[in-house]
Amino acid sequence: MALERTLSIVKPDGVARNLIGDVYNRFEKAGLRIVGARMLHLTTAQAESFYAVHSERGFFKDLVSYMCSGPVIAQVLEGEDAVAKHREVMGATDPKKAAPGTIRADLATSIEENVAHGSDSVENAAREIAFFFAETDLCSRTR
Ligand code: IDP
Ligand code: MG
Repeated sequence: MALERTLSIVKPDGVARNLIGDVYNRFEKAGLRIVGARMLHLTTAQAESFYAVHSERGFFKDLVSYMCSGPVIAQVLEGEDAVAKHREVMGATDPKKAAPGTIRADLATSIEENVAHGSDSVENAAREIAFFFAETDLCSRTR
């Protein structure tokens, strides 16, 4: 077990549907601590850059347009095995395949509009955290 940080985003559909509190509640119940958060409306250039790994995929244009369709809230979660634990709490990309009780199974409406983003490795988490936050934006929990 290792203390890790990971990047979470409540995507535009989750924010629009007032699901921020529901999603945060699931993180906190799983023992993940929010150590930084900010709301922003991504520009096309930001969404393209964030999802550059998917630039050759057929759904890329729609993904960028969806991610820019409204504000998102990005947060850094900290905890033991935070990267894997967060992915577990989110569930599979496709809500139809996500395990019952996960964010995507319970709240998502489609494989695209799936409410939440989560880093998929410790390396990507570091890159994605730096995309949204300076180290000084993050608060270590002192109690
Ligand atoms: P992840 O969010 O579970 O890590 P990725 O494969 O990294 O899934 O895909 C990034 C995002 O792109 C997904 O969360 C979803 O919003 C969208 N997406 C993935 N696959 C498809 C698809 O087949 N059709 C439409 N959108 C998709
Ligand atoms: Mg991914």
